[in-house]
Amino acid sequence: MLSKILIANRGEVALRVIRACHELDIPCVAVYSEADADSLHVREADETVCIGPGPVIESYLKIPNIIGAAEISGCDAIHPGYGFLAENPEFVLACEDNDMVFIGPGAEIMRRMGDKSLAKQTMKQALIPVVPGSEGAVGDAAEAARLAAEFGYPVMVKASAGGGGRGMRLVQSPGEMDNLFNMASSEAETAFGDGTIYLEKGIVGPHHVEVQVLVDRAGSVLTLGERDCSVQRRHQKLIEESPSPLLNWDTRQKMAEAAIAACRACGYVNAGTLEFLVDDDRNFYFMEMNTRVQVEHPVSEAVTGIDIVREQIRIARGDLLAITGSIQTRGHAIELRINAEDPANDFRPNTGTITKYVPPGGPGVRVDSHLYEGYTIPVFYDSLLAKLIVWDLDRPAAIRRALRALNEYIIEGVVTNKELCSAILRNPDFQAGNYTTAFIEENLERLELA
Ligand code: MV4
Repeated sequence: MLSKILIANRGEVALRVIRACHELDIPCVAVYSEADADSLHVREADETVCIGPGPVIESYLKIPNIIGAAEISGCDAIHPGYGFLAENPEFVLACEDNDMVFIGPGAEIMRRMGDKSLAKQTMKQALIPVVPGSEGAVGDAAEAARLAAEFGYPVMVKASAGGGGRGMRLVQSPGEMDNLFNMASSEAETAFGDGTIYLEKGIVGPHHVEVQVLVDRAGSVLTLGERDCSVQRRHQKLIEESPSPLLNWDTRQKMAEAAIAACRACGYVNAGTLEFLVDDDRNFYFMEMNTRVQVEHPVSEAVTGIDIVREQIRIARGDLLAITGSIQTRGHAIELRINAEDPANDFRPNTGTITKYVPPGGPGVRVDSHLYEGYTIPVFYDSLLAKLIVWDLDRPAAIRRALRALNEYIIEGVVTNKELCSAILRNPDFQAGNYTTAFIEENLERLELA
């Protein structure tokens, strides 16, 4: 089973999946839009199929085109990467209807985790700690105000269909409730076609810590430590690291146990991530479960030695995990997301042709990127150019190695956020591990001067 895999993605993650296929000796097929004809994933795959014009709704998001490409090339499995169709249950059903193995969890669990309010209720029933809040949906602003009086301000109103920070508002006082409730609801209605809102107590100055899991088809669970993704701006992560500088062994173990219980409770299969908010006292609360491989998965690979994408494929073909429980991690890993965006210009994305490209190397350095000299960045897609992942024995050494690698890294022809990454790594609060999700907003001006 799994004789040929179609990769329903582009960019660095398409390359990442191709590499795993090659190591497993499974032939793989790249799909590409007309705008991606010169992309590296097209060059590296064993076969290629063009699936339409540059705009994503006409190519990478078009389910019939992807399924059609898989059929004509004789694939029996599809890896979705992240983004695009990776968390779309309709796509999973379309794969099943056409006898393709979807490399990920089933449609039912994906739908359940996609509804943030339902996901939370599911975890609460499994005795996973969740932020105190409404039991499911809240009908209107008046009901929200009654509940908020009970929990105490600030509260968060959140869209059930949301996630990743979309369709949520922090409400500081009763006077703001009407307005912010209705804003969140109409925003969710417009964005997701579903204005359903639920309510939570607001956690002030939270850390974002997530636990990586692998679950095989027999239901055995392996946790691969945590990632701290607190360095982010407007819900776009910039730096991720493992282990989290905030956690101690006790909290780490409790979070791993919670992640294992969560997977068992919902019958999860394949790679997944449980997102937690952690407060300054290291209380942790389940937030969301991501049912895909994530951008930042390499930091977990670096500290565990496990190839997460290879394991996704092996699990999908029915292989069992060789080890289960919670794996011991080693050393410290940091990932920096190099984006084609200008921090000095409100992070405006830009495109262009790469005129000079020299990636860093040496011990403990990994670069996941689809860039090459002469490559022209298409206008249709996200601004991620490269992920620089470093590993060393401890956090201070990993930070020094990251600065060294960033210094070596030459990317000319587009404006990047490379200098901002260096400035954060040099920041004394970052170096002390003393940062929350508000770090970039609080320090932006100082970081740019650095
Ligand atoms: C919260 C919160 C405070 N209190 N919920 C944002 C994304 C989504 N996954 C959950 N988010 C938050 N939920 C309560 N009850 C603060 C955030 C939040 C946040 C969370 C993770 C990473 C960055 C963040 C930035 C701002 C707000």
